[in-house]
Amino acid sequence: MGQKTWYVTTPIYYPSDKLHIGHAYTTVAADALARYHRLRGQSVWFVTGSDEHGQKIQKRAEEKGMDPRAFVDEIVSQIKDPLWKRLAISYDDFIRTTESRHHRVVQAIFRNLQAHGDIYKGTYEGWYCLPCETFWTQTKVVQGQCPDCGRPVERVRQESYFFRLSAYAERIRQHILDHPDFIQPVSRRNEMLGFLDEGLEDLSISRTGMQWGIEVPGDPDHVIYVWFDALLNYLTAASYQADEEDFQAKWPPNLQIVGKEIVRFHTIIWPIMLMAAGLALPDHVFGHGWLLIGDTKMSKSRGNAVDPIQLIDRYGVDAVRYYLLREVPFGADGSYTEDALVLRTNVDLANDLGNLLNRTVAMVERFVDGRVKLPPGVGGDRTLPIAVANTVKAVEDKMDAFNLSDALVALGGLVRQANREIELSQPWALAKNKQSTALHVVLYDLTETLRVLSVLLSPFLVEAPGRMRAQLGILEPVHSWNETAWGSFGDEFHVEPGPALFPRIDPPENVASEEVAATMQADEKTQEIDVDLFQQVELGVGTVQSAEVVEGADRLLRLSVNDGERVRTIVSGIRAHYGADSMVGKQVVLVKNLKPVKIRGIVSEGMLLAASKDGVLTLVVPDTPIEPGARVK
Ligand code: ME8
Repeated sequence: MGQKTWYVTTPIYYPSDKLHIGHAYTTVAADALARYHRLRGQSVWFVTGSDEHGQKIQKRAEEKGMDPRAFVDEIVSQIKDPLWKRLAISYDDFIRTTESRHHRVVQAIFRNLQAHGDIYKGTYEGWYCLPCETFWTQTKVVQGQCPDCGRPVERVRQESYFFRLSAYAERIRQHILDHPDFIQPVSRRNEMLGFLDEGLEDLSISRTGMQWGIEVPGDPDHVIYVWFDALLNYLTAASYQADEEDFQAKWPPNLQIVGKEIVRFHTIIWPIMLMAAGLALPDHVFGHGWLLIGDTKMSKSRGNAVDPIQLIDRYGVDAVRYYLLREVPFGADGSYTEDALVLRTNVDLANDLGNLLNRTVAMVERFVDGRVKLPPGVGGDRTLPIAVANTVKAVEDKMDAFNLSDALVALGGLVRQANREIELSQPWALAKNKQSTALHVVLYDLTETLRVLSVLLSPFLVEAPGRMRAQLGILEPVHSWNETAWGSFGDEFHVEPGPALFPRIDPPENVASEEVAATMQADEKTQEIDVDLFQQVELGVGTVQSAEVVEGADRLLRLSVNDGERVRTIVSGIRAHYGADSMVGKQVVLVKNLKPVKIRGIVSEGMLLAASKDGVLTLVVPDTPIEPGARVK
């Protein structure tokens, strides 16, 4: 048998209304992982789809005076195109629970479990939450409301088929204990173990008095409960009982990504269904957090939904994908604001990444006629090849842990480091002094770093990598993750300057205060930030104890600064303005919680504040002497 297919799923969404950026969030995350695994050379099966049965859909169709089938057809067609098409979701299969291939699977599993005594007929008496399509017992209901969504529940008493969940309580608990990374993140795992502590009751899995669903085999008065039906989509989409060889290659799912509110269905009910059917359980179920508006969940029924298409129209697909995956640590809840999307795009994509490309290509064009070649025999202590190798490794580790946001954080670190490298190496000075070898090395390293970035970014962004490569003179799209290897493209680039990768976005009008608008005009780089963000920057007073020039670097001083707690080494580019001697004893303001960086082989642990304009630079210093360590705010 060949290599196992890497099988990843999203929930299948209810086509009860238009989907919103919450659904886009899950689906873009799965898409990025699918793209990553394809680049790694794996065969990938990425499935999303629609959950079309159930009372809620039936009711929505009735409200619209439509036949449920026509109602869902219309919404599903919009989900495929424009929604997933515009978001560039590279799914391999879109499963609809109304398809006959799925009906066959659901009925087959039903019969199988019934034959083994895991499904039996009884009477259900209890509560039902329609928006969640969930049964609740008296003890779980809180003052007539659903414990999950807080909306009123309805009383149900009817004949019903039951699935013997209770018989598997111990087995599922043991599975969760034996497989610590089955449920991720760990907080959800603990929640589920807690839930199991309360005991499991058998689950009602059929309804009478409604038609919109899959019939119970041999008992047409009953339709199968929508969740029992829906969860089985993952089997249908893997060719269960349709193509045995294909099924063997795909089963079980490597990763099922779901929102945290349906982790219980996916890590207790669903695995028990699989156990009862004698099938392997998924390797990992990842329950991510919610996108919130203020502090409430964004949802179709709460009327606070944000349409991804509008955002794509305004900001482009890459800005939306990047924001969704970068902004909130994957797993945690996070508030959505359009402001934050604009800020992310402007800072990370337009400023950091876009400028890096723009400056690099412009310098190659200007200083070496658009052609940069790594001089033969160059070796040594170069920052960027090492930084690239470290970043590739970090991105791989984060992707393997499904930590998409941190993968992007690692990537952003490389972009900033490359920008710093421009400041430190000053290619314009090398050009002026005719230091051709050094100039080619620096420009090659920057260009090559950008090329590797185009590969690293391609699971996440769908337009920018190709546009970056066009400017680097590379016509081929990214084919393989192996292209992250330093030098794998060769030792020469012919660049092709092009338009800005991410033009700066003006903040949306409804949110831009006049003040921000004014400062934006005064200084294009200024962005409005929360006071919280400012407070994350730790500023303090320090006293310079000693200072010396850094050999071979005309702009740098190496300073020892007493920050009140310890003496830090700070490499500062102020030598053109301050002699080493003049610095000793001076009080300065430093940024204390900057990540240390290596500059000319020296680890610099902070930065001095200075003001500069038109080539004049002056340090920002306390007005009167103060103890080192004094906080600046
Ligand atoms: O639950 N933040 O479908 P659904 C983050 N049909 N993710 C969100 C979100 C938000 N505010 N809102 C929705 C169903 N999602 C069932 C699933 S699976 C066999 C059946 C995402 O249309 C998230 O993935 O209510 C959540 O779990 C899913 O959409 C719920 O979609």
